[in-house]
Amino acid sequence: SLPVEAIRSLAEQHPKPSSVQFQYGTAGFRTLGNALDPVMFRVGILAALRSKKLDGKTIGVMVTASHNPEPDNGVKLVDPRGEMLEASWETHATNLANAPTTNALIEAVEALHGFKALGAEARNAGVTTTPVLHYLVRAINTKGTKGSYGEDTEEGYLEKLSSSFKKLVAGKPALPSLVIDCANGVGAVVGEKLAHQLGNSLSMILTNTAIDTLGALNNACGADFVKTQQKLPPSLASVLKPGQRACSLDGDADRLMYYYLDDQGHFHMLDGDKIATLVAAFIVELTKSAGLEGKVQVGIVQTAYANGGSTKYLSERLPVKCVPTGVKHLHHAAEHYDIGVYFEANGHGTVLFSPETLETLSTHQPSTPAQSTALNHLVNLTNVINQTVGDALSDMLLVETILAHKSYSGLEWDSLYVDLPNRLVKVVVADRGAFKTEDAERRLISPPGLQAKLDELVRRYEGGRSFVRPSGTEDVVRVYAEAIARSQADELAFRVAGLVY
Ligand code: NG1
Ligand code: ZN
Repeated sequence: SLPVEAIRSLAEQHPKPSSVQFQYGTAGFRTLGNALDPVMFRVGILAALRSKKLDGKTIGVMVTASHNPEPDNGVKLVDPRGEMLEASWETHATNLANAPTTNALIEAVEALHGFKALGAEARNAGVTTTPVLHYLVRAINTKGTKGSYGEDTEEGYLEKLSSSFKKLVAGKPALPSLVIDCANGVGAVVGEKLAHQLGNSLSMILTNTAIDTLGALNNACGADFVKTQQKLPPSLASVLKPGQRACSLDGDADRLMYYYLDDQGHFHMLDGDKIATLVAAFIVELTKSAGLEGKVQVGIVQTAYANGGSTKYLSERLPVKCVPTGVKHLHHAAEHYDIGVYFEANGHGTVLFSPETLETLSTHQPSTPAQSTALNHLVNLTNVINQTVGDALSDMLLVETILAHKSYSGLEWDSLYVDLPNRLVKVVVADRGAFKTEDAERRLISPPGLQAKLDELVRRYEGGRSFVRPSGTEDVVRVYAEAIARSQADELAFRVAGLVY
């Protein structure tokens, strides 16, 4: 057992200011980078405790600003299979981070598991993307087993993605170059290595790669800029040609947005909902061609932010489930399908293949050459897709695979269904805790009476839909509205915001 005095003296070097309260939320602890020190110390202890609780399995710790401005920062834990930290531990995390004194911290640690855990070994994964860390954690924990996820290095990750992508597009005509906005984040570094591995199987033009320029991260570029502003990052104006497709990653490369300019130079966004639709339709088609119809079922998971156009299109074809915001909800719901496709409209998502489905894919006997080809494609998809978490670079290869197979341009992909015009606004309120929701955040149960007023308002708009929920990552309430016309969606959003304020 470790000397309490040693822990005490370390803890005293990282005191928690009494003025701040930390909360482990949907995206871990989020705070200004310069306030992160005491949190980091406590997260180190937490990770060791979590590892000990799980018989010494490897746990991941990711430090990232993600899609936020550079000074904002955060730290989150990754569980052994590369998934988000189990929900029940979010409370332990919050308690440890908020222990007001060193004594209180020591008590909180003892309450969990005692000090032995502090002897944990650490491995530095260096500067890499969030999805690479998730991959590494799963690869380390499955090393040498039947379910081995790949070699536990960044090179192993790149090799797994690129070799399966090459097999998927072999023999297909090469697509025109893809412009990639790296948000001046770490996706630029990993994207560069990926481009090298892919050689001429995909022509990638990397932009916004200034990872050393202060203030550049996610600034007027990146997936969040594209989704919230619904426009082209200004830095791409001189790069992107009409008809050419482009995509934006966020700062840690776990969100992906596609877009293109039409012949008139108008911007068209292909967001997470468009990606989910493209991917689900392709996988359904492959399962049919492989002779697996009725044997493996494909399902979709969305949140209330999914565009009504996508929900309509998808529910006419597949089972669709709506869950509350937050990757853990999407991920867990997707695990209930044989093949579960989940995407947030903001571009975070992936595809999960159940263990039974993986078994089916490896044992199924195709009865024609066409079935055999489709089956091989499905197997290669399970390798190109990062099944631990949403991964912009992996999702990009998935999208590129499908576009190559279907010979789709951005325009053809976009025409699968029409997006309803929509508006998302933030409202600063005195107490966002007063806003409580039900039905996967689509209806308010508190403040009393507000939902009835909202319903009354929405009824006056053709194709109108609106909902209000407290943000889990910012001190604001979010209002979403859509309607069949742009002006109506805007008006509805602002009138609902008026009710909330
Ligand atoms: P909040 O702040 O709870 O709306 C935001 C995103 C989520 C998710 C988390 C974690 C929207 C509307 N919300 O959550 O989808 O990505 O951040 O990063 O995009
Ligand atoms: Zn991110």
